[in-house]
Amino acid sequence: MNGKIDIAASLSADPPNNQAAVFFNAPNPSRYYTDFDGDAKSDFTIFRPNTGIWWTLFSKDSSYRAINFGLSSDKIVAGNYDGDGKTDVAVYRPSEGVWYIRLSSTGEAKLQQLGLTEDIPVQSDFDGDEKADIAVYRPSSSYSYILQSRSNSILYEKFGTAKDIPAPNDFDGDNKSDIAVFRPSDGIWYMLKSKDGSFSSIKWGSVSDVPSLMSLDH
Ligand SMILES: [Ca+2]
Ligand SMILES: [Ca+2]
Ligand SMILES: [Ca+2]
Ligand SMILES: [Ca+2]
Repeated sequence: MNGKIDIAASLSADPPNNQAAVFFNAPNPSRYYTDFDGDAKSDFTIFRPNTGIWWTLFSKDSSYRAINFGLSSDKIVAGNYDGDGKTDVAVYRPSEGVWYIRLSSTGEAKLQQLGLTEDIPVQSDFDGDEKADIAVYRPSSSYSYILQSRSNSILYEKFGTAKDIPAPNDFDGDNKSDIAVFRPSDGIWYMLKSKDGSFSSIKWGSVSDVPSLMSLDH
């Protein structure tokens, strides 16, 4: 990709289907929010790994968009990084530890190094400036590394264990995501509330469950 962005010229040549594609819609608005046209409604979007093309069906006018951005080995990290109310196409490349973000406000690609191959991307708005923060969770050390968009400084916090699933979200309602994990071995969520720094846990789930990162009030 090398920061180069190609927008497919003919959208009718290859209409999207669900084969060999990653489909995602409407999970947690601060993490994988898929409102690419900024009308406050999620847009159906797929990423087709073998071509690296993102296909989006815009909710505003039912038009399509195809953008070539990413490799099959990349992880999807869509989010609103520039705070313009529209989701930005973005991928995390584990082999490089580099985030590639296509800013919706300018159409330009932003590259940011943060993370190792083993890390799990957990982008979310942790500092409450309505811009997603680039962030990773490192299972081997249980550290979260957050590049706060407000201050451009890195916050790191040890929270969780190697077998936990990172699940940051705003649980205490202060519009800042809280560092949190779900522990499959006991079905308990553990969270560090951003509002007052307090620790909290709740048993909601059982062994082998997977946390849903859907925001229920969206
Ligand atoms: Ca939309
Ligand atoms: Ca944006
Ligand atoms: Ca932020
Ligand atoms: Ca919070």
